Amino acid sequence: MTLKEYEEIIEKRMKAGRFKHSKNVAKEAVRLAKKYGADPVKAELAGILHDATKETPDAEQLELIERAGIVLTPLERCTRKLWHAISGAAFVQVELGITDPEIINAIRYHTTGRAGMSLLEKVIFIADFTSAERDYEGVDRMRKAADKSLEEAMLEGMSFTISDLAQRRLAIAPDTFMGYNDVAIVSSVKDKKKK
Ligand code: DGI
Ligand code: FE
Ligand code: FE
Repeated sequence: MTLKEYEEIIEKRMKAGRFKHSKNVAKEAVRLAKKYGADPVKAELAGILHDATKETPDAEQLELIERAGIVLTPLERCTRKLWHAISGAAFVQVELGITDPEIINAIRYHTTGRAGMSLLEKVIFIADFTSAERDYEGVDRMRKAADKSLEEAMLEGMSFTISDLAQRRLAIAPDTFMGYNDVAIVSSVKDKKKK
């Protein structure tokens, strides 16, 4: 299938605003991939597909997850916001026939992150924060970090997510914590002044 064909499938599954977001994430992902040495073709595709099931009804998402043989943890089951990343990864496998684990995992971990993320996973995670239409408080800091290094951008994004969730008294997925620790440890080793 061509990128255009994937785009057409995705466009039908969501409202115009979210499709625009997906296009913007794809564009930003290509830019970051070129800057940091990830595969720009994979980055564009993963960007287009990353929110494929964000507007899919709950029951259908759960069915996709089951069909892909994924078993949700109790925390994942209780946290609806996390479903679309998991069901999106399931969707591209079982409905689109995508087999590339790099693409599948970039979608699977785009919301939580995780420890030991690949270059492409990081690119999609960051592009989701810095895409053109984003205008949350702190987006400037995030964009600056993304221009400086992947590491800085991951630390900025992961810490933003964790403090936001804790402030809203929401559950934080283990993958989110592990992803945060992964980048925080690297950063604190580099900067020995930090305690
Ligand atoms: O799908 P998008 O809106 O483009 O962005 P996203 O996939 O990063 O989803 C962001 C939402 O997911 C935001 O409301 C915070 C939430 N989220 C991310 N990680 C966690 C989480 N929610 C909980 N409860 N736990 C997490 O670990
Ligand atoms: Fe998402
Ligand atoms: Fe997104």
